[in-house]
Amino acid sequence: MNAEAASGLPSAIKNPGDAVDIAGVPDSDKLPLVLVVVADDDGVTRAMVSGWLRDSGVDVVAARDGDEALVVATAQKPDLLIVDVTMPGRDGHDVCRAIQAASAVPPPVIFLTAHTTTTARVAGLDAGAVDYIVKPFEQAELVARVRAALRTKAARDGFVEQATRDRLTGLLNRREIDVHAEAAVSLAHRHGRSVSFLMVDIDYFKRINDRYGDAAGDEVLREVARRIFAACRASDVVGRYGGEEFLLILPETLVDAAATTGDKIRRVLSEEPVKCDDLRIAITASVGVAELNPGMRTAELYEAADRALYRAKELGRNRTELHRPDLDLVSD
Ligand code: GH3
Ligand code: MG
Ligand code: MG
Repeated sequence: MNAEAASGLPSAIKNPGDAVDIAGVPDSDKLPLVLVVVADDDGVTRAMVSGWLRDSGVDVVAARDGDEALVVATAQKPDLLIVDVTMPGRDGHDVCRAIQAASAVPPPVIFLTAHTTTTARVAGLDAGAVDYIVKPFEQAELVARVRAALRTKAARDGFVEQATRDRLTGLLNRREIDVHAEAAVSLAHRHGRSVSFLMVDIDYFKRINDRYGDAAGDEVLREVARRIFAACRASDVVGRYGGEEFLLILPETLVDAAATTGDKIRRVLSEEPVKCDDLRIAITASVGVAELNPGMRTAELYEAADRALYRAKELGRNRTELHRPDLDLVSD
């Protein structure tokens, strides 16, 4: 399932097609390595370009017009679009602009066109295209331009990944979790929907480092990330919030259902010790759960979940606590 469609969030972590490897999560439904959408109302060009690209080893989806291209692009998140400029209905420039507007990191667009004037090329590049191929063209040039665009995209994706992922666990980093949290809260307020936050904090983690060393501590953190990731739903957003603290955003989830997820996570962490070389390291974690109330700001929801977590620690750890407004004072 597409996480973006489910949650309305920028593409979320729980997407097996994401390039990041969260070890332990089956990758059977990974997207094809490279997917290109070819949109041209001329059937001959469409078939020719699609055939050349398939021969060069990429997966291709062909679209007969601009609207179809956008539907496919939204559903399949291609790595590249090759779009004819002149098409009935939505033309190539419209498609390109819509693609740019739909995502902070849109796929590159290459135009195919019979227009050869400088003005036409400039208009195409200004619409956001990365390249411009004039008809008629040869197979070698088309494939080389596609390779070049995909190389640039791969480099950009690498930078995006570095900026948004926690290096140790592969989960979203704190900055990215904050972006998702703001988006989830404003979406929930706008549509009158629920959203819950879960804060998961490993109990007495410092002792694990002290007893077994930091490398073992790191392996525990990686395994905790894997287990949390595997225990939640595709629409949930999971990040490493701090050292041994994880945050989950559960869209459209009321506090009781969120508490059930929280307790499931608590159980999968405590049930089985973490294997690290010859060691078997027993762990537990405490969980704080809070639900968005009308008028609540994102910072207040964080704080509510944090207060509930604090109470879980105070009450003896290895437990899940719900935010209680009567017990947990959240500052205005
Ligand atoms: P509590 O049950 O109250 O949560 O106790 P705790 O020991 O888990 O919490 P505390 O905040 O006292 O200690 C957290 C420790 O986590 C301290 C820090 O050295 C360790 N830590 C933070 N980041 C990393 C990391 O990336 N790798 C390792 N190995 N340890 C880390
Ligand atoms: Mg801790
Ligand atoms: Mg902590």
